[in-house]
Amino acid sequence: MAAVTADQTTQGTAGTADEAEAGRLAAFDATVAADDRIEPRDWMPDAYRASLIRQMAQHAHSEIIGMQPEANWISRAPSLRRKAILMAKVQDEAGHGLYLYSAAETLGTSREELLDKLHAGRQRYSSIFNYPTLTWADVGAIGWLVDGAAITNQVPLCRCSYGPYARAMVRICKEESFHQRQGYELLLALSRGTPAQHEMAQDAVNRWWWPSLMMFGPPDDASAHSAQSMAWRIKRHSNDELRRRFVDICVPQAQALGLTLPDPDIRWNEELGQHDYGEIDWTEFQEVLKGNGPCNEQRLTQRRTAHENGAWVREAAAAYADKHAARAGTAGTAAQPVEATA
Ligand code: BYC
Repeated sequence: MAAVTADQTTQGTAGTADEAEAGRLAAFDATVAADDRIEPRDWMPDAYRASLIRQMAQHAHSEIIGMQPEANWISRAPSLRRKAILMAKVQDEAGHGLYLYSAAETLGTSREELLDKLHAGRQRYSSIFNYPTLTWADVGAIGWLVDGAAITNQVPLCRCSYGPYARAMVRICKEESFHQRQGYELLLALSRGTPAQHEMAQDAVNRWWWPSLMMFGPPDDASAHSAQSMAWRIKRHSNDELRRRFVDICVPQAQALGLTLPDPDIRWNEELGQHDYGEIDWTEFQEVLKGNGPCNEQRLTQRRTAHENGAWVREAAAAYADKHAARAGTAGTAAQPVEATA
């Protein structure tokens, strides 16, 4: 008789727990459906949390790894003005990384943990940053095409269902708009310059065009996460929708620049009211994702080295924070010689 009672009690508790879980899920679904934001303290499904950490970490890593190809040209920028602009842009990318790592930390992970995963090759960063910056015109092509693709992808993320990510994206998109304009302006100057400068700009566009289209991710029928991420309103549009939107934006801009997009199959599709474009080399994309792109090894090695070289800064910052915490903890206790022990 006692055992039966215990079983009944357990079942009763389980039933209540299930009901509570169902109630939390219903509240989550209603928030998403109403286009309200999920905030860090709200209940969320484990899979939603994990998928956000995956995407936000990959996004943050892309921002900081993305500093490398452009930083390569800071010391060789052709004028003081160009150097100042490029330095500001590269610093912005570091800032974007910080906003995104901070936003990811609200989900219960830490920047340290995410960086460890990046360095161990267990989390990704955007395929685009595994290509080399061979000439000064590449800085323009990155601004115009890479930042342009980033904005196309990221503006809808300002309406992402997770509040901290959506809010981080608002500021990032504003800065990305400046980045895109500086790239466009740089390419325009080269395109209108000497024949050699024009050729350099065209060569850069030839090399960056296809990898920029790959930034949007695999085609929709091969996109593992899109359907669920769109149902959760993390993503608002599919990879192919945004890719096609980007092509539509770039076609008139290329004409204004006097440069040719390296795709003979781009043409207006009257029925769709959008441009068609040629076949993307998805084998190349998969190879880059597997670590076999032209610069994968260099990018990760340089990142790990930068992290090791920055260890003393992190240690100094931690020691400084400890010192202030100790001071705050002993405020008013005159006997404690904080300065002497710090
Ligand atoms: N590169 O199911 P899918 C910038 C992976 S930085 C590498 O479609 P999802 C800038 C994907 O992770 C801008 N991997 O995924 C910085 C997944 O693998 P896992 C960076 C890619 O998440 C400095 C698998 O392929 N922007 O602007 O639904 C200087 C299947 O894909 C890529 C962002 O990070 C790729 N291109 O959609 C200048 C935007 N594409 O995780 C500029 C935020 C896909 O299962 N992220 N994969 O191992 C997103 O919007 C989405 O995550 C994506 C992919 C559209 C990229």
